[in-house]
Parts: sequence; structure tokens; C-alpha cells
Amino acid sequence: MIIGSKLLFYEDLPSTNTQASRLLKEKVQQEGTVVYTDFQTAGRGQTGNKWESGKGKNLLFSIMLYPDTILPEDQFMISMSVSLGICDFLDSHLEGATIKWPNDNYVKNDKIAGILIENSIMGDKIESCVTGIGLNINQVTFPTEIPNAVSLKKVTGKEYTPDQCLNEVLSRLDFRYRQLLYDDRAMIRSEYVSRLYRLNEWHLFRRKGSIFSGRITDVLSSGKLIIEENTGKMSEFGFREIEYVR
Ligand code: BT5
Repeated sequence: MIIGSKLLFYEDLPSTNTQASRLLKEKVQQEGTVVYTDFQTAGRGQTGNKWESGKGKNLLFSIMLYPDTILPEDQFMISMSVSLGICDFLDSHLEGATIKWPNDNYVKNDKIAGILIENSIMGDKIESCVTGIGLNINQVTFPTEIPNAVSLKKVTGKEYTPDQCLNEVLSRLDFRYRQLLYDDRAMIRSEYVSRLYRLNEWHLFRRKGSIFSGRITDVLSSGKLIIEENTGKMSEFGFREIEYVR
């Protein structure tokens, strides 16, 4: 086991990602070490977004990795393997789990988990990687500004033991990480694509303020999303170059 080979628990923290990065700066850490907490005072999402989570209700953790066989240009492959690991965990508890490109896990139209990967890149190598995951377990009411947040309990009605869920999800993530390092990456990418939210369905998207109809057909190992527009044109989008409308 790589992921989860060492666990560091804190009652509360500003952010598990910030704590993991701090520990990595101090000294080399055992690969797969997990920092986890019951509560974050400054939980972070992408680009200044916040991650909200009630105390002791959900999983909030970060994994320290040294994915030295992955080139910086393929770093999105790490995100793919993490998204699949979370899907594997969700599949064992409920139906309808999908991956919303680029880095959310959904159940139907609601968000159950978010991933924040922060890589430290030196030249042509990923020197270290902090993979932060927020996974909603027992929280049933969320702030009104996030109406589409959902949890395992909200879907199934059951109460879960967070520590048990942590062990389960870590072993799923470990399996996918080893698959990424030692197996066929094309398989990871094709499984990731097959689990995509709204794959091959016609929907509206917004690009630079203008709305168009298209359907998601693929994601490249660079992380670019491929959409077939209703004009027949195939277009590539990076993160933040496109928004889902409905
Ligand atoms: C993410 O960002 O989804 C990545 C979230 C990563 C959180 C973990 S928790 C452990 C580790 N330590 C950290 O500090 N962070 C990581 P993004 O795609 O930017 O989505 C953020 C948006 O999701 C917010 O702006 C809200 O709209 C929504 N959101 C916030 N809290 C949520 C929750 N608990 N469940 C569902 N959606 C939420």
C-alpha cells in the first residue's frame, strides 16, 4: 500500500492541503502519507473558491505523493486516477456516481466530492504532489449558496462511520494510483471518459460569454475537454475556458 501507509490526524486545520505542503517543505515525507482533519477553517477549492464542511461530518484529507514517472504535461492523469478511485468508493455505496470534468464527483446532478491537486514542478519533473479531497459523508444540510451539494447520507439515508469510509476510499485510491504508475494509462483515460457526467449528451455550454450547444466526446491526457459543437466542429477546452450551462 502506498496511499494511506501513514495517517496524520489533526482536530482542526486551516486546510489539509496547506498543512501537507508545509510538511513537504520541512522534509521528505513517506510517500502516501495522509493528512486528515475533522474541520477546516480555510478549506480551499480551485482559484480562491472555498470548501465548506461541517465539523466531523465529512472526509477532508490530503495525500502526499511523488509521482516521478508522470511528466508535468501529463499531470492531469493524476486527477483522472483520483476521480476514478472516488467513483470506485461511491459505487460500493450508491448508484449514479459520475465524474464532472475536470475534478468533481457527482451523483446525478449534485456534487459529492471535490479534488484540489497542487503539484510542485521542477524542470521536467513533478517533484511532489498534494492531492486534496473533500468527500461529503454525513452532512445533510449545506449553506444555501451551494444548493447542489450532496452527501452519502443525503442520498442513502444511512449514517456512516467517517474513519471506515476513509480506510475504504484510501484503498480504492491506492489501487488506482498503482494502476497509474505501473499499468496502462490509456485504460485510466478511457475509464475516466466513460464515467463522465453528460458524456455524449447534447447540452448548453458557455464560452467567452456566448452560449452554444454541444456534447462532450473525450478528454485528452493533457486534461483538455473535447466537445462536438452542433455545427459539427470539434473544439478543445482547457480549465476555465468553458462553463456548463444546463
Ligand atoms: C473543489 O474546488 O471542488 C476542490 C475542493 C477540494 C477540497 C479539499 S478538502 C481537503 C483539501 N484541503 C483543502 O483546503 N482543499 C481540499 P472547486 O471546483 O473550485 O469547487 C469549489 C466550489 O464547490 C465552491 O465554490 C462551492 O460552490 C462548492 N462547494 C463548497 N463546499 C462544498 C461541499 N462540501 N460540497 C459540495 N460543493 C461544495
